[in-house]
Amino acid sequence: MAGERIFENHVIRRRIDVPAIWDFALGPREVYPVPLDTPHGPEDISGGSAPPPFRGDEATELPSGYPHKMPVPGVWETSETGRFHRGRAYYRTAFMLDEAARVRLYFGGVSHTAWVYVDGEYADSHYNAFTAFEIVTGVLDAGEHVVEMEVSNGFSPESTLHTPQDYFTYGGINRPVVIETLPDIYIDRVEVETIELLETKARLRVAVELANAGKESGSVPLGADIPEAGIHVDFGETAVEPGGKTRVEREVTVPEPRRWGMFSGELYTIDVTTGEDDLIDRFGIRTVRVSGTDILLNGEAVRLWGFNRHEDHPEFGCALPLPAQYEDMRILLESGANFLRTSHYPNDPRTLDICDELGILVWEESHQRGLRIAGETWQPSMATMGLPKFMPQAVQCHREMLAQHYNHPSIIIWAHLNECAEAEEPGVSMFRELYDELKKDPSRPCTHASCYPWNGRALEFGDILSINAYLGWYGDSYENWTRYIDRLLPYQEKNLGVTPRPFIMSEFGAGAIRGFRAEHRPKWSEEYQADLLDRTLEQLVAHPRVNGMAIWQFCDVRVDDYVAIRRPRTMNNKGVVDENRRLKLAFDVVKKHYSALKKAYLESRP
Ligand code: ADA
Repeated sequence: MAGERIFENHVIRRRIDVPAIWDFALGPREVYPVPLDTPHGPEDISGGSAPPPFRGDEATELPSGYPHKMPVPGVWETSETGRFHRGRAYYRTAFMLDEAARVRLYFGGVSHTAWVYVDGEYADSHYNAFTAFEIVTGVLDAGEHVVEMEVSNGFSPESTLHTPQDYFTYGGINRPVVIETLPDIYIDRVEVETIELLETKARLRVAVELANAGKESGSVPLGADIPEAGIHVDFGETAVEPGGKTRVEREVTVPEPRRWGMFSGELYTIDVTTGEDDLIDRFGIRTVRVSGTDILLNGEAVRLWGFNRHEDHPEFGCALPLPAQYEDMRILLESGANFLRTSHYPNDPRTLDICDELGILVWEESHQRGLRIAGETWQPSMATMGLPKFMPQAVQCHREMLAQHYNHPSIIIWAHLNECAEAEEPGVSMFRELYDELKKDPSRPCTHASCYPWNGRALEFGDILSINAYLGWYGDSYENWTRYIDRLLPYQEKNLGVTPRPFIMSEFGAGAIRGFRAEHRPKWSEEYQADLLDRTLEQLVAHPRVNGMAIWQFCDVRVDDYVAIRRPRTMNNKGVVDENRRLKLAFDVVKKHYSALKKAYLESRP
């Protein structure tokens, strides 16, 4: 089953075969003048390249021919055809209908902007590689239909989430494409929230959203089954206006609930049907909330110990196939970790499905990394929050993340705005507005990873305080973590309004080039990274106010040329495994600390 999930999510709804190899053509490159802040003002360092004759949010013309082939899902940088292409490219495929039908085209992710055409007619566009989008057509005739797509991975001023970064923005269709037929009234989504969890029963809120793509009002018999609990929810005949949506909710009680928990991925299935359509999803019965300085999972205080992980791989770019995703989660568990931070964007739903099954706790974050306010000067990644497109693109990513990933029990924290400009206005107001978006889901605490520990004016907005700091790498010493935290928390309470709350060290670590061994343990050696993580984890684990820790980072990842001067191999080398998932010395050091935490937790279980 090569769908967008690791389980079958439809029985009634018909799925149409999507070719694995699409036609492909390269388009114009997108190179923009990159002004450099110099003493005498911004200077174009792009070598005089004129900007392309189109804006980054405008489509160009579809090509007259497609001379190449490209696998989907996939990114063009992993093929000699598109190895170093930054700009536009075009895809084409076709599908067959054996009878007239309305069709849903689902795109799990396109990096980073897509303009989609069906039978030569423009249908819709989408920005951001890490959230899905769909196109619902009118009723198409029986026969062959052509889907074409223009894709951009260009760094234009119209792209404010994908910018030259300390990770790489690939180009391509990076997540699965699904094509299905739909009746006029179809099931759009389902939400299941645990609203009360007692020893002998759990109360759930079940919400279903129907959509009507037809031209007439209509109603359908709507029901949902939770087979593992022997529950049937009857919503009755449900009406939907043409072109509209209807949301219905019910509360149900589950006796003797099997709780979802850490290392215990107990899952339930919900099977929603209208007779003509169906949608199957999975959920977990669990609660997560903040109380004082504790994070409570099912009412019990928990600690989080794990990694930051980019979706990146030398063979697949950001389009990791399921086996590679599964192997990453296996390695994470092998280290003794219980925690994954999806730095810095919503992850592939299949990775989240795996975390649901394995009982891995997830901090999922919307796609913003290291974006700051600036004046008129446009510099990649250094002056992006001030661009007109930033807020609408950030809000869209927040909303898509919450809507699409709501039912994953593994997601216990929503986050956003990693190391974004929170020291002064207008950044602080942007943080406040975007926190309002995250708090639309009150069932999970929220936070942001900050690099402004002494002057962050948005730190008080999160339910959890999260700080990125690299003692022993970008300065200071890795012997000073205890003293750093003992000074930081009272300072923030006194000066930044950060009243006592759970505290996560959301990033710390060191670079190491795998294979560079040196007796005097210099920076970039595997020994130095192992020493730094050993002493850091000793202090963080021992500190009573540290609720969570996430090493930067799980594996070495490719970075954009823009930051390459500080990144040997044009890679961020702070992984505890390299890009090919080969262990560094630090892995066993981390495993020592994380396995001890896991052992103590498991032994504390009744
Ligand atoms: C920051 C950032 C990470 C990475 C890290 C590093 O904390 O959040 O994405 O760039 O620094 O390696 O320096």
